Amino acid sequence: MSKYPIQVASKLSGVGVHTLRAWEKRYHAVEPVRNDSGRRLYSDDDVEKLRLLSDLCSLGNNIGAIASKQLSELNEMMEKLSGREVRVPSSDQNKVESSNGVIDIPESLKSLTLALEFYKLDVISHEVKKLILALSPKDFVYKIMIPLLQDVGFRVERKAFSIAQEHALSAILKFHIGHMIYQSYQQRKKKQSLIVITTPEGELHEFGILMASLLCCHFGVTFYYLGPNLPADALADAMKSLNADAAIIGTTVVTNNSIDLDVYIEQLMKKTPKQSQIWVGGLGHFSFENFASNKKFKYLPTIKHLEGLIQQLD
Ligand code: B12
Repeated sequence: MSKYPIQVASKLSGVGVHTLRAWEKRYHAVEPVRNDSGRRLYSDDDVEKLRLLSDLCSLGNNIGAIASKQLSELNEMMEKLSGREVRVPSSDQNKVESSNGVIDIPESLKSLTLALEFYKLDVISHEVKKLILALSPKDFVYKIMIPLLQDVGFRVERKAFSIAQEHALSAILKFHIGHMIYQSYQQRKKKQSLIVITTPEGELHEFGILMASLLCCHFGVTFYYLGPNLPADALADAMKSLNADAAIIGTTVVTNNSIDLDVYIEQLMKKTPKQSQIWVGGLGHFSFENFASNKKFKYLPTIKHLEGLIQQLD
């Protein structure tokens, strides 16, 4: 089991160092073990308890009343309360008010990367869930997903993070975003157009299309998330069955010999109904000039381009 010094426990739990000491002295909230030189060392459970105490206090609970509760009781209280959701836009672009208190976006990003550094996957999962509840789907895309994945990508390149850490973060993000996507299927849609979303066979990078799905949630578009790695024939069949107006195809890998995007797009152009549109997004490599004049085809290099197009849909 990991043991963290007070500064790290403070960052992981979001409770200031001074408050940590005060809660220990006054309420015996968490009493960490000490090392030979008398310094506090916090366990995973200590950090988890502190994080829950902090969240519950920002939801209006008094520390004196909850400090002695067990981890399981605090978890139960949190489960009950986190059903409530309030989204209040704030004048500060970096801060969002929610039922869990004010969310400071740069601080949240920092604590996510710090938690990943220490493999604190429970902290990451909790933070991502909180952010998804507090932010609009669009803000979650621009303020959290894009900067976070880029930062983690750079750290993996510099070998500051391992591939395992990158995979762990991807899995948690995918889980929570998936939850939101499937919940949104029950909501009434504002737009008539029907979109299917996928990546070409061989392209496993899924976050571009998850972001596209979140934008569809945000703007009330009916969409079918088909997951990544779909052969052209299967996509064409799905478009016919669903009578889809368009397919959003996400491409991330620029150089990958196993993906011939030109062939993929060509097949779709032939096999999909005349009125269906093919929208290719991301930086995947293909010959733009081969398709540029075709009315069925649109190229969307960034998420911003896609947002513009989604807003124009009927
Ligand atoms: C997470 C990740 C993975 C995960 C993906 C998990 C998942 N479920 O998606 C896993 C571990 C599977 C993976 C595998 C690989 N990966 Co990878 N991966 C990444 C990482 C860290 C993040 C990618 C990501 O999703 N970013 C978020 C996206 C959306 O941001 P973005 O790519 O910058 O895209 C912007 C635009 O291009 C555009 N956009 C992108 N997609 C879309 C889609 C639509 C519809 C629209 C409109 C716009 C759009 O919007 C974005 C924001 O502006 C990047 C590092 C990085 N710095 O990005 C590497 C990276 C993309 N991976 C890379 C590589 C090489 C690989 C592997 C080949 C590694 C290997 N040796 O196995 C495999 C390939 C697998 C495959 N066949 O597809 C390279 C690609 C290099 C290149 N020149 O193409 C990168 C850049 C890392 C690097 N620097 O080397 N990877």
